[in-house]
Amino acid sequence: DRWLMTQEQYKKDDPKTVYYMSMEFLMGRALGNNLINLTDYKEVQEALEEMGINLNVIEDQEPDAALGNGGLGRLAACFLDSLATLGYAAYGCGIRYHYGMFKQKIENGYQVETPDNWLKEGNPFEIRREEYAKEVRFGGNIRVEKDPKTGRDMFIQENFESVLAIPYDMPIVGYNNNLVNTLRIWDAKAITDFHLDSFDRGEYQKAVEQENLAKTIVEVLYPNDNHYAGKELRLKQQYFFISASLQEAVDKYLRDHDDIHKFYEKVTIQMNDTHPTVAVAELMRLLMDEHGLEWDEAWEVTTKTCAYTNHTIMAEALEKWPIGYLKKVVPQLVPIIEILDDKVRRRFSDESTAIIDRNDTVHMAHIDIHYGFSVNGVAALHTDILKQSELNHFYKIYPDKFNNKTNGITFRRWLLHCNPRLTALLDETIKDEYKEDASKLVKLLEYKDDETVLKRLLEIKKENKKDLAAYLKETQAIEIDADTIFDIQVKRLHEYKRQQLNALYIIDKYLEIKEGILPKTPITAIFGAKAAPAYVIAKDIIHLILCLQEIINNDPEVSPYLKVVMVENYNVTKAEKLIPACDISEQISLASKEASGTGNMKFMLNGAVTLGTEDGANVEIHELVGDDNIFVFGASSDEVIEHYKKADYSAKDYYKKNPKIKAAVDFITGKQMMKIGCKESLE
Ligand code: 26W
Repeated sequence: DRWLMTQEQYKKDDPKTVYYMSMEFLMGRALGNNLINLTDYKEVQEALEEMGINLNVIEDQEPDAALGNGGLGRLAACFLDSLATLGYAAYGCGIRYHYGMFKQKIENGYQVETPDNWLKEGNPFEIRREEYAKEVRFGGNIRVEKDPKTGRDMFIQENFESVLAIPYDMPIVGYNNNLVNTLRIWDAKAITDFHLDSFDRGEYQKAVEQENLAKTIVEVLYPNDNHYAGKELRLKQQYFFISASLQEAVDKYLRDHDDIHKFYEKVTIQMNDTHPTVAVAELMRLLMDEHGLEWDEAWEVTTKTCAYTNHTIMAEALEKWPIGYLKKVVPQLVPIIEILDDKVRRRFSDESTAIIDRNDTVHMAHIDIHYGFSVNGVAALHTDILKQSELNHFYKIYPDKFNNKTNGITFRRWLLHCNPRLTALLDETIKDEYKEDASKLVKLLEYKDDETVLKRLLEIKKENKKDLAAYLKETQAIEIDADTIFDIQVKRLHEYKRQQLNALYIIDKYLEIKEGILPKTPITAIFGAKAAPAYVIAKDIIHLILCLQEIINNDPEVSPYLKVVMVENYNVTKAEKLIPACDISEQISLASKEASGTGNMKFMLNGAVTLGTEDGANVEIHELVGDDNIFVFGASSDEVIEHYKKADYSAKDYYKKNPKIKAAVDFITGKQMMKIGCKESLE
């Protein structure tokens, strides 16, 4: 009822609508979060209790909707919660992958990937909307023909394959406001019914091919985070959900408005990184070919509608498609992209801002920057780096397009739902306001010298740590002690995030303990991380951590003071258990590389101190919480960027000069590791 009411209200008020285009939505579970946002959680919990049913047990039946890799996908999910809570007319648009992020098993010291069949038992949190199905065309060739009426060139796609895009809607419940927005994810279905009795061989072949295309397109999420692989199927996925979403955005606009020239007054297309960038060319195509606009008119509408968020400066993550791929997969966009390139080249001679470079490669970010109205980074430092170095040439041309939107997290999932104990204390002290307005959390400062509140905070942390210990015992048969310091690093495994630096620290501690230098308080070092299946070094680092777990936890001299735990299959649901139980939050990326980070915020919100570098949003967190709550170390981003420029950083020099570093590194290829069969891949 609320869902229908919200949509009717939007129709009446006619507000501007944002379409958040994202290849990834890392939603996690819906049940608990929806109950929280409906403010019915406690009531339902109590009612079930009276019936002898534990709500947590029911929640545990739900698989995570893991339609994302890491930071970018989870940010999209948090934004949907925020948009609904703040009352914005917003749609999330994405893909209904049949298999989400792979499940990680740990076997004999290695990560093993298994498929995530999340739809196996059906999904109660979705509605199939056959009536909004859209046709999406791939491949074939383009014939140019003059329109007899206007004399304009028309690009006609021939010999293409089609699939039918079928939307599934998921409700996005706003917090305590009776509003329900929509996440629309597209599934694919073959357009021609598959007639086994077909006698026409060509038709038969085509029917089989289209059936296969529909099946493969939405089959699986690419498990790469921050690494561009350039696969044809990935490009098909991108065009598939973008074409379907844009067709629907235009159709919906025209149901309530008559002048397509003013589309941008009512619609914004926000692109989550460059993965949805074909939207720029596709919107141009729809406006011209389907809705009769002239090039200049379509250009004006498109450039006022599209906006781009950059999430990474990692060179290997930047999407660059060879034009040959585009010709094969989306030939209908190629003439448009060529004109977009031509217009840029006429205005700017600088090769570095071209759309199609000399090697016939299309730079997706360049399309977004030239033809969108906004380019944003995701933390103050990151936006500065974009302006001053990575995108400096563009910043000089379009200073006004660049802006910063520091990332955020939803407090509903990352506090109210995952930490009911802390929420109860906040309810007693600072009341409810912070749940809708985070800035109201400062009220807690009034209690900074209140012994009973401080004591309660410690008790809450202890109880949360006991819960986590019990959970790890149950799920992985690992025993940890809630009286030790829980030092946690959970995030995708990547060299720039430096789990290996944390591992070296652990080896150093181990060697110290062996020498009789004991830590004041025993330490439990906890990791959770998935490595992209083809990322060899990342897998080696997981192997290293698992070897350390084996050696250290089984060493009776050391394990009373130090333990290592690799949490299997780190995902949103596990994050909800780990984050409230953390003492030290590890945010130790090589400065300049982590665009923002969002785990850093979740841990801080739940009362962990941070150990971190001056990178991403850590910088802004530092300004807000001060030196008592975040401990920063290491090179600044300026220093790191300078080292890259001069190519004057030598890790080997540190290894040679610093005996502690040497001992820790040597340990990795040393005897003990060999004994448990860990040497081979680590050497
Ligand atoms: C094409 C392969 C690929 C896949 C994913 C390239 C790039 C990505 C993402 C942009 C990587 C990503 O998730 N970036 C993270 O985005 C978060 C949300 O803004 C930031 O908090 C993280 O710092 C950033 O690494």
